[in-house]
Amino acid sequence: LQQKGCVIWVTGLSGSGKSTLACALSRGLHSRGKLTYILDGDNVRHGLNRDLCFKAEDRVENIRRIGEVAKLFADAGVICIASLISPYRKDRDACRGLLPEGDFIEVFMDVPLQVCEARDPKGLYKLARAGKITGFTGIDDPYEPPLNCEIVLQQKGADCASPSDMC
Ligand code: GGZ
Repeated sequence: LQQKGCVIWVTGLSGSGKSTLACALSRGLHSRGKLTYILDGDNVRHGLNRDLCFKAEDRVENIRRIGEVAKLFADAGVICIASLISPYRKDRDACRGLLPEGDFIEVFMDVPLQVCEARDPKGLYKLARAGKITGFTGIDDPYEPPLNCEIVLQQKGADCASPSDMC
């Protein structure tokens, strides 16, 4: 039975819940008999993209490669969930341009920096504030929110301490 593939592109700050959403989405689709694959920025950086760091040109290349691989999955009939910060609008739009109209669904994790920073699951914001990591998205590196994406998930309440509240 052939399934139609597509790309669900999840963008947002570190700690905004992208990976949590990707897992929940994948599980939900599996239980409905759909074939999915998650391309998570943090994971892909251990293999295919292990030559890349976090300077702007490397992020551009990270987004480009993940966009190309996501397209291959979609061509093969898989629902590919790409979860990476992907801070630059132009580069997300280039990935969108690889797919037929309607086959790229952009999801924006609209979670304020203060909320992500309060969660700080890996302690990276703390290191960035201390100047021990430079070029950290939201602290001293830009994030350009989508202007016209398909889905915005807002999580602004003080009671939303954990990204798993999203599920
Ligand atoms: C942002 C960084 C950085 C810097 C390490 N800036 O929350 P995490 O830890 O698990 O996920 C983040 C991950 C970001 O990788 P991406 O491939 O999604 O980024 S991008 O799309 O911008 O290429 C974070 C960790 O790596 N991390 N250093 N300087 N996030």
